[in-house]
Amino acid sequence: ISMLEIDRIAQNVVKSHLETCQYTTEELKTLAWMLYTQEEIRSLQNKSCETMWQQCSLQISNAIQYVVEFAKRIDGFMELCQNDQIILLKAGCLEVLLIRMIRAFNPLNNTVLFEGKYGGMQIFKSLGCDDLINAVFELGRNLCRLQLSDEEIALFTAAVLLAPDRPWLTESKKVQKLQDKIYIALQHEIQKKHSSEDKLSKLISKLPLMKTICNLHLDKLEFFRILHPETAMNFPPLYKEVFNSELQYSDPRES
Ligand code: 4D8
Repeated sequence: ISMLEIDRIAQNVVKSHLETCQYTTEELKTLAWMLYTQEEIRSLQNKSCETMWQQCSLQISNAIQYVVEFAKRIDGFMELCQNDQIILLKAGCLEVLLIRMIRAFNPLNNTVLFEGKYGGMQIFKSLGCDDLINAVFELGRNLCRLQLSDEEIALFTAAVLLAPDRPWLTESKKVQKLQDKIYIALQHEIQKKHSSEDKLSKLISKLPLMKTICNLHLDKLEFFRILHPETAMNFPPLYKEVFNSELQYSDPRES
């Protein structure tokens, strides 16, 4: 395949990312000064577990909508069969969110943007998921050290989404071909910036921690559902659809 085609793919993926990433880098720079006050932190910590889960699922559901839009704009994604589109989105969207998180993560003070202000991990205390939150913040710090550009974030999230090894894919060869080209474009982008040679392998080495976080989140959700079924029933439809454990034909693209 030609360099011209790789360039075209890179341009399409980067454009799709910039159009769907919710905040510009400039906006995030300005927001970085907005920190939760001690008082606000205390009030978040004093919320009930149910209320905090509700708020987090709403934030996640909102962010997922943008990931769905990102996927739809990637050349080739809409040409996959509907079944595979759904499988890829369900399996990959939390990983994409975790990578997108670094744009809204401040490694200088270990804070993340949540409902318009930056806060440390203590703001999530009432979720009762300390191990999950610890892992998320550890990933945030690790990924921030790589100093990814928006171009690299765009291509890496596209590659994570178009993972040919997701269970139950019917056209994994087609997905593989798309992912191969995206990884070539990513490698090319990394070389352009004459950054460290092994940046791509460092990125790939973060995938297991991301998988661990996704599984941990599913475990926590399953447990929460048992303890608070009526709250879980009222989670946003898109959140429920993406993370329900049953294999069923729901379509996150339509919520
Ligand atoms: O652009 O949409 O504003 C995280 C959530 C990010 C979870 C969101 C969150 C994001 C995961 C809230 C709770 C990542 C941005 C804001 C909200 C992704 C944790 C932090 C988006 C990027 C930063 C900034 C808790 C947005 C992991 C999950 C646990 C549960 C129990 C549900």
